[in-house]
Amino acid sequence: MKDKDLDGMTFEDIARGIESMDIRGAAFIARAAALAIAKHVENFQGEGIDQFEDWVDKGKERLISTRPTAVSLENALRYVLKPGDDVESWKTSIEMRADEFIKRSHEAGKKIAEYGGKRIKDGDTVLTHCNSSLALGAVEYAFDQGKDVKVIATESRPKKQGYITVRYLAEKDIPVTLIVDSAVRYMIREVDQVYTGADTIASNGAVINKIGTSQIALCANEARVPFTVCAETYKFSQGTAFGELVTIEERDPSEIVDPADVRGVRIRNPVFDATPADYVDSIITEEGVIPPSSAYRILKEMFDY
Ligand code: RI2
Repeated sequence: MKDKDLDGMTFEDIARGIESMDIRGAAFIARAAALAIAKHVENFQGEGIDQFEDWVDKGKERLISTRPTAVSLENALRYVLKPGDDVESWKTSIEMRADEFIKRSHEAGKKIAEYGGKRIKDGDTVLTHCNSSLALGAVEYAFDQGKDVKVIATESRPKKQGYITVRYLAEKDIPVTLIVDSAVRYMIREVDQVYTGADTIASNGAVINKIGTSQIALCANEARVPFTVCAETYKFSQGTAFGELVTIEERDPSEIVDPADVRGVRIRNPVFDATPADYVDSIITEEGVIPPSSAYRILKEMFDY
């Protein structure tokens, strides 16, 4: 699903779409949440600032409940919902700031594609995991620069977002090889760089991303292959700077296997993991290429504390 598909959707359609992962990817769900809360606010039928505040809070809580790990969604709502003095000025501000956030998200993606693409050398084979619009943007930028770039993409069980990646790259005539997640350590010898996206960056530089990312980082570190993360600053988590832990979403076990096929067996489906900063070489943001140790500075500048 693309951004333009959201226009005809209602607030609840978008919330359900994020929950079901028809709308997915940390950047896309942030833009979708910004648009959804603006739609929600347009539907306010009450009277006065108190009823309006309750209405806004209900919409915010509904959206935050859809995907608990990606701080991008929460940060998008924090940006859009900057409080106003009265109902009309607050409604206008929400609608304007939602448009601004969406525009800035796309602009950030273009900058990250450029900064990340320049760091991909002619002849590089890049390994990707899951389906990150930012990591793919960097690969596409390098390809459009005329570089000979190849991709090895993991399947990314259980939802197999890697198939979105390989189909996208094949359509662009970018050479791509699909592998199962467990083939990474075997294939790493053919890899020059690993590029992933991120759902959340913690204040200590740890990267929360699709399950399996931390194992890939281990393999890359062992093979001395640079591990690069592409993430906008709105994926940095202020809460982690003050002791909050990132919630690792566990989804329905039926995404892995039909429980009837493995009776009496417990199934767990954590869909994100945390990669320690020590295993991350660079984080490419729209503010520039930073070491993971600069995550706290980014947060300080963003939230001015
Ligand atoms: P972009 C996705 O989560 C993947 O974990 C991906 O790496 C991350 O969001 C960032 O995606 P999911 O929505 O923002 O597939 O780089 O669970 O597109």
